[in-house]
Amino acid sequence: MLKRLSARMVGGLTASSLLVSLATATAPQDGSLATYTATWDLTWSAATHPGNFPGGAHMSPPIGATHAEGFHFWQPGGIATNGIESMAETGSTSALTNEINAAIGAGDARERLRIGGFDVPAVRTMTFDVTKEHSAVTLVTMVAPSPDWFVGCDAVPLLQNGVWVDSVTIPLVIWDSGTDSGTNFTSGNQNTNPQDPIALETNQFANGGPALGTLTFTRDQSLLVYGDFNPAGTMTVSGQPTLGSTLSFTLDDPMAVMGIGSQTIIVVSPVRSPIFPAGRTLPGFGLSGATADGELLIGSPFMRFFGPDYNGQPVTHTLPLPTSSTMVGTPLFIQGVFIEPGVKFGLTDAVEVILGS
Ligand SMILES: [Ca+2]
Ligand SMILES: [Ca+2]
Repeated sequence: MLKRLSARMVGGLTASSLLVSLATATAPQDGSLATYTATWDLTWSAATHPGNFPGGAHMSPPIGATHAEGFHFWQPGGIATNGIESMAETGSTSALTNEINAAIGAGDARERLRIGGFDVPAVRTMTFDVTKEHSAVTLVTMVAPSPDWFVGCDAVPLLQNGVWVDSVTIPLVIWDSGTDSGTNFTSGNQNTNPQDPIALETNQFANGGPALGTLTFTRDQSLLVYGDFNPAGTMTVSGQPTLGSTLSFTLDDPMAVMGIGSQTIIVVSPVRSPIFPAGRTLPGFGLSGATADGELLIGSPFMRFFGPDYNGQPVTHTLPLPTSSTMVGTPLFIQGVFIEPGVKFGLTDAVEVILGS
């Protein structure tokens, strides 16, 4: 049975796998996550901003959220919320935390993001996940000391034209939240009432600049689940994809289309599908229904690893990774297969693993 499966899976793919596209653009599937690192690179110093580097210059705790595209915690030209006013004037994140929690409760946001404040110049990072439904990110932090100035970003879309962005950099120009009328870094409190719209700072700076540094979002490409046909969750992966470590792959059959006692294997190839991140359609090989289409998401050649039989619960396979440093940066493409002898094959979603040191 397995040999026949192999022949069907490999047939016709070897030649075309030579035409593999090396594009890194990756389309998301339902329920999948993309992981990003946000890097705050604050170059702000007496050298970069002569005359504009006050004593005790620092950044208050950066805060924000992942959220739906089209949702905004603040916008240029908009009126600051209490949370933005409080963040920009005092560095406090509590009011903005309440606004973020409310947005999470309403389904507009997914996760609150926050790290501690820091002196400048400095580089700080924060890591987060985005989904198809919550694919945008907002982050802000007070410029300190200042009357009501902040840096950050408003609703950066990380999913563009259906593809996860690899990297995007935002210059950290200075925004005036329009909630205090002080004109220099150490002005006393002068509440602005009514509020002005949020705009680039123009008293101390010319149009908010020169920028205090950059905020860069970079997609973590080391572990990516992909596939278009299956319900969410047929393949999940945990662990760190580093030399000599072990990854765990959990295969599941959420629609219960495979029989109890089905064999399970994971199939590992160094070659991506010729049409990665899509796959070759195989009628009847899917897990969204008994006769649903499935897709072969990896290339050939490949190796097979047998795991526990399916007992109606998710099945976990472990895979020890190579130990040779020559493998660093090498991608592996891994897909799960359920085999109910004489009845059905079920192909899971797949994982792209890029080996790190
Ligand atoms: Ca102001
Ligand atoms: Ca105020």
